[in-house]
Parts: sequence; C-alpha cells; structure tokens
Amino acid sequence: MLRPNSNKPRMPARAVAGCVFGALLFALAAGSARAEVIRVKIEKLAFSPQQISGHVGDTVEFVNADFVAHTATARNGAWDVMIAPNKTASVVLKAAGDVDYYCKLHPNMTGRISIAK
Ligand SMILES: [Cu+2]
Repeated sequence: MLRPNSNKPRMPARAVAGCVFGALLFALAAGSARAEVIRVKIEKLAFSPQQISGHVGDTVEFVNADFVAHTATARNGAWDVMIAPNKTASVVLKAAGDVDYYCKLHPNMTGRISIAK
C-alpha cells in the first residue's frame, strides 16, 4: 500500500543527525552570543520598567519618548549617556552587580539594573 507522498525524497538519517550536531555545536560556540537587548522606555519623566535585570554582555537600550532630553547616568560611574528627545541610546553591561542610575537633568528619575554574570 502506497501512501500518496511515499515517493517524496527523504533526507537520509545521517544528514539529519549531522544537522542536529551542527546546530548543537553552533549553540555551544555562540554561548556568549546569547546577549540580549533590554529596552527601557523613558516616558513622562520616568524610566519604565524602573527595575530590570540582565547579564554581563547585554545591551540596555533607552528609548526616550519624551520631548525633553534625559540622561541615564550610573551612580557607580560605569556609564553616562545622553538620550535626546525621541532618540535611543544604549549601554553595554560590563560587570555584574546592582547598578543604580538616574537622570542628571531630572534627579528624581531613577532606575536600577541587576546584572548577573
Ligand atoms: Cu531626565
């Protein structure tokens, strides 16, 4: 009994295994490339979400939806970026730990990033 598609060419099992193995190797090699981009929106003089967590190597992208400029300034001096109105600025997380940050122009604007290794 023939199934309607039984004459469809099939991928040999060995090739399938090779693909799976290759994908696994790629995933291992790309271990440090799992870096993520974490988006923090700035709206109505506030960072949102106010608290985020990430890993060393991740990028935090600050998206300023306000009509005024802001900064994202780490209290430990790790980074200090200006974000113009309707613009985006990024920082790469380089060390583990909790980083408190604020806006130099509006010091009531604060946020925190918990960075794991
Ligand atoms: Cu500000």
